[in-house]
Amino acid sequence: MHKILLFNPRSATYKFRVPNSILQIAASVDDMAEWVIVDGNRERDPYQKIRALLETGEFRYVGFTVMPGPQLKQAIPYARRIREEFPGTVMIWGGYFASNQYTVVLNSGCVDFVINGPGDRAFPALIEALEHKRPYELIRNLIYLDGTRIVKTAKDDLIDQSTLPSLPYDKLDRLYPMVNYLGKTYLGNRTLAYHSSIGCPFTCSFCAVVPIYEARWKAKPAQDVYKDIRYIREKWGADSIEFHDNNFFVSEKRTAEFSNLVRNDGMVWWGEGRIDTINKYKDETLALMRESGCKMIFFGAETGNDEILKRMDKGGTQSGQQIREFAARMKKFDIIPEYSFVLGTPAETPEKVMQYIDQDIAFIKEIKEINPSTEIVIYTYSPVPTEGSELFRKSQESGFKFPETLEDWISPHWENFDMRKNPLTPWLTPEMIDKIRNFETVLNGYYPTVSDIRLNGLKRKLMHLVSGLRYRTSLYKYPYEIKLMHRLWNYRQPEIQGF
Ligand code: B12
Ligand code: SF4
Repeated sequence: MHKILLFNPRSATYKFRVPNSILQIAASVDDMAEWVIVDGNRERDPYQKIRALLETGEFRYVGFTVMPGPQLKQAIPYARRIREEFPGTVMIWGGYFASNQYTVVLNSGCVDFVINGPGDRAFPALIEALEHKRPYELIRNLIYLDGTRIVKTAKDDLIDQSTLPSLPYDKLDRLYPMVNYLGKTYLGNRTLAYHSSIGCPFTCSFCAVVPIYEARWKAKPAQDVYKDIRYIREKWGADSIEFHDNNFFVSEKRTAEFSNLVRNDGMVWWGEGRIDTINKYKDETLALMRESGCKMIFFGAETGNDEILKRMDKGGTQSGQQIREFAARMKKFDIIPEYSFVLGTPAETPEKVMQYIDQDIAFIKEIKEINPSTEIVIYTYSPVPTEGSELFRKSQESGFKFPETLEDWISPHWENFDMRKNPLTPWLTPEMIDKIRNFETVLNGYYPTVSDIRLNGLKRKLMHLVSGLRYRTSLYKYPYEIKLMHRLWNYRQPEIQGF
């Protein structure tokens, strides 16, 4: 059996996390083939490492995990070089970018297969088929080229998560010491990134999870999650957890079970959830969560405007009033709500777009009044580039064009798009983008995020003081003095470097 090389392209400049995507793929083939992970976050020159491994001639299969944004900067040129230097290898891409942008990926000529969504069954099945020269056309979750025609096989059912093999942490530890994946964060000195469920039962119109999981969600039982966490805590000293699930809190029962299990371990934890879901939780569950170490929860608040919330198809009962009341409820339980907002949604006229932006800015300030510890994360509306979707069609009709070649995705323009900072949408003028970004700068000056642990009390006070007048008088233009402080002290924005 040929060996498998799995690559995690660089995604962060520090605070490296357990590379769960590629590790889970390693687990899927652990009983059938030898594999090696190359982690772009942990190598100075990952290509040198990749080349050395491929030169042994033992590896035939190369798997890349690719999400949009900075990971493309290594993924694209490396895939090209591998194709040139090692033409006998089979290149397989998975992850959100590959699944949502499969046409551009396959037409690049350097990727042979895309795994569409979960690879836990598809990847080992594909390797088996290729190794034994058997047909692969019936394997689910595959996308490939047949001549110039793109073939997408049927989607697989979501796997019962309790049947997944354990993640090979010990093997990873031999390649890259696990302790270096347990970084210091706002939550603790050794924070573990853990993924406990897949998909999401909702269908928000802007979300890249929807086309892949189609409103399906499956979770590992609380017991299994706790078992893994205890193992890592005992072996490598993890003291806190970032749950990387798209929607950790779908089941109140599972959340309560997990909280009960972990409550005496002194762990601090964080996850992503929905306001309308958690608002239905009983008071006793919220109290139990806090007692068990849940310190902060990330929520997609999106906007205070009910009409836009409806258009975003949040698929639930979220409203501006609920967002306000929920911020107050979280304060009672001492759980910090981390609210993310999406500014710059399209409207009939430019005046209306600007009006929405102003309303959202006022709403965010109102939330800060209600619960000043609320963390605010601001994104600019970027249409999800999912081929075939209604939104994709609508944004194309409005003159918006997605990149046509793989290399286009690494141009600075498209990187900004991926980072949801400047999405190049035709309805947003530079003046609007400036307003959003400048407000964000002033807000981050007046209320620096608690998640930037390098920022000491004095620096925070100084920033707060300097930004006060601007914040109170809504004078956001040209906030150079605040930007200078941010640059000087390397201010860390959670939406870019992780939460
Ligand atoms: C951890 C994480 C990060 C980390 C980096 C991760 C890393 N690799 O080091 C950080 C914080 C840096 C990050 C940043 C960003 N992220 Co991010 N991130 C995640 C997160 C929360 C978890 C990923 C994960 O570990 N999943 C666990 C694994 C097990 O699931 P999986 O990745 O889906 O893997 C399965 C399949 O996809 C497939 N698969 C995946 N890879 C491969 C590879 C092969 C070879 C095969 C065969 C199969 C396969 O099989 C796996 C097992 O079934 C996801 C959301 C999520 N819950 O997945 C967002 C997510 C992937 N990120 C997203 C985005 C947009 C970003 C950013 C670009 C923008 C932003 N502002 O957030 C930034 C910038 C990226 C950068 N710096 O490169 C989006 C992607 C959306 C899209 N449009 O496609 C997601 C989905 C969040 C969201 N809901 O919006 N991210
Ligand atoms: S609730 Fe979150 S993960 Fe689920 S569809 Fe909406 S934005 Fe996506």
